[in-house]
Amino acid sequence: MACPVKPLQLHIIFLFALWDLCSMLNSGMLFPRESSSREIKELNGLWSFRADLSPNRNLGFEQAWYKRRLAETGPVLDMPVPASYNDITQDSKLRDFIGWVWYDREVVVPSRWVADKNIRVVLRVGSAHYNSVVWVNGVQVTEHAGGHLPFEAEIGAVLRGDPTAPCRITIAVNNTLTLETLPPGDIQYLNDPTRYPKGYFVQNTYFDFFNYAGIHRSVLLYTTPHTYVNDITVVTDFADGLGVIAYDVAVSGSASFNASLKVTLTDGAGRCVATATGAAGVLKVVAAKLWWPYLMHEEHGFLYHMEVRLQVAGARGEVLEDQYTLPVGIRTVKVTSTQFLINNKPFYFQGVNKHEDSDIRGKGFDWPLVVKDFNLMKWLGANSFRTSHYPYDEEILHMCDRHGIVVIDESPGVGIRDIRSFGNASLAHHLEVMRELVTRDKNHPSVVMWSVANEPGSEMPPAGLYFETVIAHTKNLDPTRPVTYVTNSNYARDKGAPFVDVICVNSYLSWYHDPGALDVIALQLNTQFEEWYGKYQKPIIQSEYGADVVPGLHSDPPVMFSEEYQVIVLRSYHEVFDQKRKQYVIGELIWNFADFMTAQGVTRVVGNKKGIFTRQRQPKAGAYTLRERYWRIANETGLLPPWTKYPCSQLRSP
Ligand code: GCB
Repeated sequence: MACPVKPLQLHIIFLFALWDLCSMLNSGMLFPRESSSREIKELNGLWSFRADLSPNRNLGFEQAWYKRRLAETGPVLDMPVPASYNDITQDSKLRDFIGWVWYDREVVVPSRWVADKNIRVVLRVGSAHYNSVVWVNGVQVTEHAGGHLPFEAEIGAVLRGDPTAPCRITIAVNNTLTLETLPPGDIQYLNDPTRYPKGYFVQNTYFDFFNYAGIHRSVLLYTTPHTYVNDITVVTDFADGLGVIAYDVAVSGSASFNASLKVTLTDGAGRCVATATGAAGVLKVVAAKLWWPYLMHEEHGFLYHMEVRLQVAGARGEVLEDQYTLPVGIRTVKVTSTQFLINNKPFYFQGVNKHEDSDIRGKGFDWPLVVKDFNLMKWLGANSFRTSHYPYDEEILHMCDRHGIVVIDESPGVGIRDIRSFGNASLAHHLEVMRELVTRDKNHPSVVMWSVANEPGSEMPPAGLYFETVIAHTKNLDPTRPVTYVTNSNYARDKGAPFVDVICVNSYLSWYHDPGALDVIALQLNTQFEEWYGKYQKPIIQSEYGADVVPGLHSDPPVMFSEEYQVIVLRSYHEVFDQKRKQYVIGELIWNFADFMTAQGVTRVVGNKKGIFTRQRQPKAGAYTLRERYWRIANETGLLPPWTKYPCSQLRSP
């Protein structure tokens, strides 16, 4: 008997039903895009800035600084947005400041936006570290817990309250980390009056990067009509050349009940290749072009464009429209006990770990830096990176989609090591952060796996239930992607490993363990892999390895911190990777792509120097070693067209 629904569709519809049932993701966080119905006004540039230096850091709230221009409350500085504030001035108090800082600026809002009640005006902050409160003309419009992820508020009603008033936006941001924030930290008061002044406190953190703070990503206003496309979810699959995109559109607004929806899919040349109607449906693409990673296919990063057009009848019978276009890549991801499959083909992560970090800007988004980093990754022959140790700017993920760079998308769950950070309040926040992360990044074809944490105290008794819960929650939010966390714990005592799909393990052999002993790396790494695989039979990624290098420091025989030492560490690891990647090792991510700033301490010489590039993005010797290797692996797969083949002899190696 003929089956009305083909198995492929059945599979995808099942995944979707699961997603719908479990995720409750319909409060959307669509990336702001201009369209015939949506406008954007960027608010980047100079803002007024004031750190609350009062002993309890609470003067701003006590004196209600949000009620007037910040400049009227006391002395202000010019502060660029986006940027971390820490390295902008010459004041070390501000570099290491902990507590509330205040930003404000006035904005000219087009009068049409205010006059037309059919227009929603949304204020969006790409991210601010870490906790934020936002006011418009003295009225609180939203608050948000946590950095790295966007938050927004509809401000039309406030603007319409007094259309003649200039629109003053005030944002207070607090970088204090506690045992219940992500990442966790803790404030320690040092009360010995013979050693510390009164009220002296320090912020302890359990991660190895500078605790940059401020407004790190774009702030903007955007508009939508009153009834609007609030969220879109796509899941893709293919078989026998037929691509399938199951979509689900969440509509919000007073007239959402009578909205009609049309969905049109166009290819790279703007040709329509599929259409559908209704809030949920399936687009079928004949002779579909798949989304492939860089170096895996000549045409990597291929994207279709899915235009969602929503129509509702206005009060006077006129047609009101909203239009949103989402880039979509058709690809699948699967994990077996030995492989990571993208489009049913084995994928090997030959990649890097990164940080959002640079001179002066700190963690502030910066286009020249982003584009330079993509050029360097491609030069290196890297096909992937992990967003260590927090979600990166959405623009970076768009670049990954377009360039075919595969992403392991990590939450800010870095350094959950104090037993008190495994309590209910921490868990509830972690679940909420995963919800926000999946909501933001679920449609990126480049994102192939979620990482819920980095190097937690996963051998501690509460870690089992904690990670079982966070991982199950993430799988409920997104049943289409594998979930992991990154461990440096012992294979026999790790409590969360039974719940991850892929084992991601960090080790620093001949660095933190057996410093200087280059000859133990191969043996110990082999043991590491055999133990983890022997116990769990899950594919393994070496998610960190490396060695610090002070650029320009040479030594032969190699000693720690010299360029030569890093090269030998890398080569020793690579020897073992080459044996094990024939079995169950599915990737290697160098720590780190570039040098980055850390807190001051006796083990860090102006930051962490494990980069294969300096902080200014100049290659160290290790970069050439890795480049030679990555291109050799890429060429081995036999998938590369001739134009990408790099004869290894052309690659300089020290
Ligand atoms: C690690 C951490 C990373 C550090 C690195 C190091 O295991 O995951 O955040 O920066 O080691 O260099 O110590």
